[in-house]
Amino acid sequence: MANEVTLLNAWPSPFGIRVKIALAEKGIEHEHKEEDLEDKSPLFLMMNPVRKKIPSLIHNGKPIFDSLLIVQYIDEVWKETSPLLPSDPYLRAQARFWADFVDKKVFYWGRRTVMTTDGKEAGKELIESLKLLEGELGEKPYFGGEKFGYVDLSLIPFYSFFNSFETYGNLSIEAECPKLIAWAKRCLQKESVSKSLADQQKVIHFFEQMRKKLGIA
Ligand code: GS8
Repeated sequence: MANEVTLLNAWPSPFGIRVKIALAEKGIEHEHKEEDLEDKSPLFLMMNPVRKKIPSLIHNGKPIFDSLLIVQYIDEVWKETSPLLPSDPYLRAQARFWADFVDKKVFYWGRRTVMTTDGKEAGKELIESLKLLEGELGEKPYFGGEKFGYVDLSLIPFYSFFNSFETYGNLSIEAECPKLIAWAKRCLQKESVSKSLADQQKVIHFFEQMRKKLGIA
């Protein structure tokens, strides 16, 4: 059966960027549909009656939700090219833990840094989380070792938000986590990453608009 793949996405979403990178790493041809989250398309609502969130991947007519689950699905279906998760069960469990940590800490504190009035306080928590990730990276080129993999892919989309975190959190990620910045620059040398990431200036403009709309001073 031919593989028909459609990604329903919204450009600033770090979750959607994960899926874009996974598709690029595997060289999977697909259609990209940009959703207006304030006016969701009939296709999106039909495929997402419960979840109603991007990203969603439609593979041969079947929808898959949640970026980390989508990436795991892609890795299992297209297992021959560029494996993303390690094959060893212990290392797989570790990789899943750190990807979940990114969602629970980096996304959580990052969002509070840019979208609330207590940006500086949230920024401190964000730096603590990034430092823990930097410790996990250690001296390795990538989180999984020599090759770009699942944890790298889970975290790198947030690099597009670093400028916004620094502005609203009044902090310098480069000064606090230099090894993490070196890792991000290493990831950016990969075309799958550089072509998928959102532009930092466009992201900060997006947050400025959101803050205005929500009346955050
Ligand atoms: C998060 C998806 C999500 O929050 C994942 O895919 O990893 N854990 C999920 N998507 C947001 C946009 S990105 O902030 C979304 O679709 N929001 C639309 C809505 O809530 O109506």
